[in-house]
Amino acid sequence: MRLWQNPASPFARKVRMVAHELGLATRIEEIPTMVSPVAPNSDLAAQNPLVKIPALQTDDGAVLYDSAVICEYLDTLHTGTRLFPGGKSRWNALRLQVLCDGILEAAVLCRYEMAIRPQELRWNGWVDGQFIKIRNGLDALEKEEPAWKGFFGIGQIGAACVLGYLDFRFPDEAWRASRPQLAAWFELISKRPSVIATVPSA
Ligand SMILES: N[C@@H](CCC(=O)N[C@@H](CS)C(=O)NCC(=O)O)C(=O)O
Repeated sequence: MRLWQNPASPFARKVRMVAHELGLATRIEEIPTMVSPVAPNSDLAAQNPLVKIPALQTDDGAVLYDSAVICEYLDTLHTGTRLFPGGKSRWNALRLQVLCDGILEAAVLCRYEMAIRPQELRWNGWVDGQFIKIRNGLDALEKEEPAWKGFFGIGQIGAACVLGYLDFRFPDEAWRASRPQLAAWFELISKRPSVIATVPSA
């Protein structure tokens, strides 16, 4: 399989973390891919019309996107405990994944606004609005962390990517201060090989 990714992307990290958790990382060739919403990468556009990473080419030649679809596909390639549980818990896992993806979308938009958009075109009120989503989302994660009870499925992988991305791109956002349970959880799961192997870098 081939994965278009880069080591700064939190959505690509989700896929890479899943691959490590499932023992599939050695079956995936990682293709370093630069992306920018204002300078679309033509190689990537040939694989994903949305010109976003991650995109995964399966061994059959099909190309899958986005991170949720790729992660669920990888979860079909093994016989161990599913990262996407079945039965009633499935809906909660999918909801938690969406919550984390939503926080990441807001954070990535803020990153683009603050790092790419020309200074004179920046809209602080818009960034503030995205940060409300990020902080509300983190408060929701803080409330539900006690229910995770050691399970590290797709929702928790999403949460690990959220917290790692905030530390990476927004180190001044003191998210730990009012969210002690989430902070303790993140410290614990940061020792997992899948988390260590995918720590973001520029
Ligand atoms: N919903 C998508 C989001 C992917 C995404 O936004 N990726 C960013 C990098 S972190 C990207 O490719 N941005 C390029 C662009 O917006 O044109 C997913 O879950 O894969």
